[in-house]
Amino acid sequence: MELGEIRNLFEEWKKRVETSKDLEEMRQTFLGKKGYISQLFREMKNIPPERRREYGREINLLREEIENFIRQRGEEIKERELEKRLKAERFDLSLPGDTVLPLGSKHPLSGVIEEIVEIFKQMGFAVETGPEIEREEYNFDMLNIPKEHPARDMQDTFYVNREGYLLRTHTSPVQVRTMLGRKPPIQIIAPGRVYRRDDDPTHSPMFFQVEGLVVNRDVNFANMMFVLREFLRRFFETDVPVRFRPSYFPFTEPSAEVDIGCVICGGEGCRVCKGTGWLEVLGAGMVHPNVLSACGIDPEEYQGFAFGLGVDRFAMLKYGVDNIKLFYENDVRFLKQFKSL
Ligand code: 2NM
Repeated sequence: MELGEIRNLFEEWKKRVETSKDLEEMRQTFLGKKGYISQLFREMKNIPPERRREYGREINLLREEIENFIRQRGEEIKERELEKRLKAERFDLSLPGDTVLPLGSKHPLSGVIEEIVEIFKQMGFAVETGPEIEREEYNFDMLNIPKEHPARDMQDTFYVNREGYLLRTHTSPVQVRTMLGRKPPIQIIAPGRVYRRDDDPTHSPMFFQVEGLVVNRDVNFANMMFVLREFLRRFFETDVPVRFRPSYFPFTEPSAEVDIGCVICGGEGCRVCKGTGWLEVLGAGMVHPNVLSACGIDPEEYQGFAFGLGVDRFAMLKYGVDNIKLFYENDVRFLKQFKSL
């Protein structure tokens, strides 16, 4: 075929290519190994030598023209095809989903913490929090807990690998920080995670505590008894029997442990109360003068009472759960049962 015919063919093809498939076919037809351009070059030998130079130049020009056309049209086609695809695959993101997502439920411990906090708020307490990685001074020293006290043992306390720091074993350091930070009157509770090296059916190495502190002029043991009785009455939604037994804590003097009539057997004696008819639910006492002094409060001018409770124990009693681990395993078969709470 002659160069002129091929040029005519090229002009014909130009009008017809629509898709990238057409374009590829065009490339093969003209620029492929057996394509027209190669054919023209192969016919070079039949051209008189004096015309070959001019002939070669013309083929190269045509080839460049074809290449340029294919490149340019290729870009146009690619763009058009992409636009078409985007239109076809367009998602309506405003459509509602076609599955109903399963709803979770509030963890029973979260619910019980909220209830406890709510009761104390209504009784005039503010909520304070603090760090879980705590300084040894705040967790022990300033609470009148001596250096040789067994609670400080590696067996009982998680020490972190930085000198003088530990995982708080109670939320009392929050009370210490509060007393250091401002003047009485103070009336706060401190809910949060605490850590002890315990691990058995009634002890978890991490558990939740709520502690409380009241510091003011003329605060006394009777005030404390009233606040704790009132709290227990509101939490258990009945006039539970409450008794105060003398006890000992380094940070309070005098100290008491607080029992309620067993909510499982009604005081008859059962497995949970170990036949005594009573359940220990709180520790409490008048803040030791050493603690007040260490926290910059004059014990001659101010008194305080403090108390502490384990949230898990309250949750176990409220829901009749006999193994603390159930609260931390997150087995949905367990958690589902608290859906309505
Ligand atoms: C308890 C029992 C008795 C307590 C004491 C203090 C502080 F910081 F004021 F000294 N905070 N919490 C306390 C007292 C905690 O938990 C069983």
